[in-house]
Formats: sequence, structure tokens, C-alpha cells
Amino acid sequence: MSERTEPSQQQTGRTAAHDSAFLRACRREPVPHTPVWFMRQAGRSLPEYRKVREGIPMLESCMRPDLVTEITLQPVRRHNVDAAIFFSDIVVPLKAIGVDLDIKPGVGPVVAQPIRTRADLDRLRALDPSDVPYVTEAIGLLTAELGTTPLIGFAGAPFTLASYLVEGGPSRNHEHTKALMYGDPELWADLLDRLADITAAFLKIQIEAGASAVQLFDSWVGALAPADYRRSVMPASTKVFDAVAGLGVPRIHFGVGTGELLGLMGEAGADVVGVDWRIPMDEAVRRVGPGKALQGNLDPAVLFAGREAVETKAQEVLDAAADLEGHVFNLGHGVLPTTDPDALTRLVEYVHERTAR
Ligand code: 1CP
Repeated sequence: MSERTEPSQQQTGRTAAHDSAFLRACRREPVPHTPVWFMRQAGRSLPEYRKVREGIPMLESCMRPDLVTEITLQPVRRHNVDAAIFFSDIVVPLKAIGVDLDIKPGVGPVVAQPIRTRADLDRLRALDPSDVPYVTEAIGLLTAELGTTPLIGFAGAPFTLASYLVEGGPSRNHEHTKALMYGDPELWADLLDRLADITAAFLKIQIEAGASAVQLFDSWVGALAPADYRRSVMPASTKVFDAVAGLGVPRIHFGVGTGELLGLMGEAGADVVGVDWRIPMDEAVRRVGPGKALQGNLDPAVLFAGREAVETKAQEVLDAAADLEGHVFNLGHGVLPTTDPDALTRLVEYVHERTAR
């Protein structure tokens, strides 16, 4: 007897979303309209988010499937975006394997004992699905609610996770991180390799639970020169993409300030490369090369400029992206916390109307 007589809930969720504009664009297939979602759409800019989060610390809210489900759905209901992004944080898998860290309001992730020695690295163990049962449960609840709207799972990329772990918190110059990378290449390579395994495991858990796509956030990798990226970071990111290559979901790769790295980020293995606002999409596609969809890239600060300016700048993005094989409209980085939510809703409407085929 076959082990799988009934389709699992996960398969049902992904099947329902299979023909969505978002997944079609990721696969570089024709779309009914250019799909739109926003990095950091679930969270800070929404009053309904602030209300349900009242008195609940950030990490605790990530461990409550009822809250995760509600917060993930809020921007889908409000803005009519083409995809949901799972409400969590890049440090959740690290917390789950016992790293002593917290997300401090107004600061971000703070690590009690930064990782800078071989003995520190030995504290980083592998991630098992039983460490994050709340993730599997929340994704099950979400795919049941989302119907044909795809759910994007995500994880922090090895370099960006390493930056928080080595610095001990948010950093402007990443000096401790780079000191380790340049000063002890062997320990650095082992740290990134360990983080690649944790990240790959976290993405697999989300895909197996029903996520339709995954995004690897390498937010701070733009701090590196191309040669250092290629030598010291790319192998770990490639390991993550390879580990989830056979699971049938598009893999998105995003970083900020990555104009000089776009070619290498394309080579690292993703299906879709995210572009920040510093490079027009027609130039970005030349740098990334053929065979990839692109995601981006309106400057999130444009949303403060009033309707006419938002539409002018959004149209510039659409025009520059007109010849792409696949385009997912997004901001060039996350939604800023004081953004007017109505400006986001109008932007989704604008992109949908202007690109309807
Ligand atoms: O209480 C709060 O609301 C805290 C703010 C907040 C939120 C809403 C943090 C702390 N994390 C999150 C959720 C979050 N983080 C999501 C949710 C889904 C979404 O809507 O997109 C995602 C995808 C992340 C990913 C994340 N966390 C990244 C990568 C994306 C990016 O912005 O570059 C990074 C770098 C983090 C670390 C982090 N977590 C929180 C903050 C304030 C930060 C950045 C701190 C810093 O500047 O280093």
C-alpha cells in the first residue's frame, strides 16, 4: 500500500497557490498582472498589528501559532498583496537551539554572549523540527486560511546571522564579524557552514509544512567586496540553496546595497534575485544574467512623498522591469515603521491596474 493515499494539507496548500501570479512570476511564466508583496508587510506599520502585539514580547509572539497566523494574514486582508510572508524573525531558529538572545524594542536582536571563538561555535547545535513545533503548526493554520494566496517562508542567510552572533547585536560597520572573517578564516568558514545547516533546516521545515516559496534574507551582505563575498560567504549561501533545490518551491535571495554583488548572488543559486532601490531593474537584470526572475525595487521612503510621487516612481520601476523574464514588485527593503498603510494599499492597486493583461 502506498504511504500517501491522501494528499497532505501541505500539498493541498501549494496546489491551490500553484497558478498564482506570484509563483508564476517566480517561475518566469506569463502572469495576469505583476504580483506585489512587501518585505516587512506583516508588522510595525499596521495599527491592527500593534494592537494584537500589545504587552507581548516579539519573540513570544513568534512562538504563538494563533498570533503568527493573525499577524501574517493582516496585510493580505488589508492590502490585497499577492503573497503572505510568514511572521517570524531571522533569529527565531537561533533562539530555538538555545542561543541566549532577545529582540529589544527599538534596537533589534541582541545576543548575550557573542560568538568569537571555537568554544563559542561549539554551542551552536543543529536545528531539529521538534525545536520549532509552533512554526509547523502556524504554517498549517495559515495554508488552510490562505487558499490560493501563496505563503513565503524565510530565513536569515549565514552572513547576516553571523553578523548578529559575532557582533552581539545590530552593527553599522560589522567590524567584529569582518575581523573574524579576515583574521581566522578557518573558524569563520566553520561558523558559516554551521549556520548554513541551521538555515537550510529551518527553510525545509517551512516548506514541508506548506510554504510555497522561500526567501533568504542576506540583508547586510552589501557590506562586503565581491572577492570577499565569493571566497568567504557565497559557499555557505549556495549550500542553503542546494539543500532546498529539490523541494519544488522558488528560492528568493535578497540583500541591501548589493549592486556590486548581484552577479555573484545570481550565481549563488536562487531562482529570484531581490534588488534594492539603488540600481534600476534594467541594469540589475544585466548584472544578474539570464534565467532568473527579479524582485524589487521601489525605495521604501518614496511612500512618504504623496500619491503622485509614489505613482511616478512606481511607474519608473515597472518601466525598467518591462523586459524582465519575471518580475515580482516589492520595495527595495522593508516597509518603514511609520509608513501610512493606505499608501501601501494604493500602491498594490496601482501596480495591479497598470500591469493587468
Ligand atoms: O516588536 C516589533 O514589532 C519588532 C520589530 C520586528 C518585526 C516586526 C523585528 C525585530 N522583527 C520583525 C519581524 C520580521 N523580521 C519579519 C516578519 C515578516 C515580514 O513582514 O516581513 C521578517 C521577514 C524579519 C526578518 C529580519 N529580521 C531581517 C531581514 C529583513 C530586513 O529587514 O533586512 C532582519 C535583518 C531582522 C533582524 C531584526 N529583527 C527586528 C529588527 C528591528 C531587526 C533589524 C535590526 C537591525 O537593524 O539590525
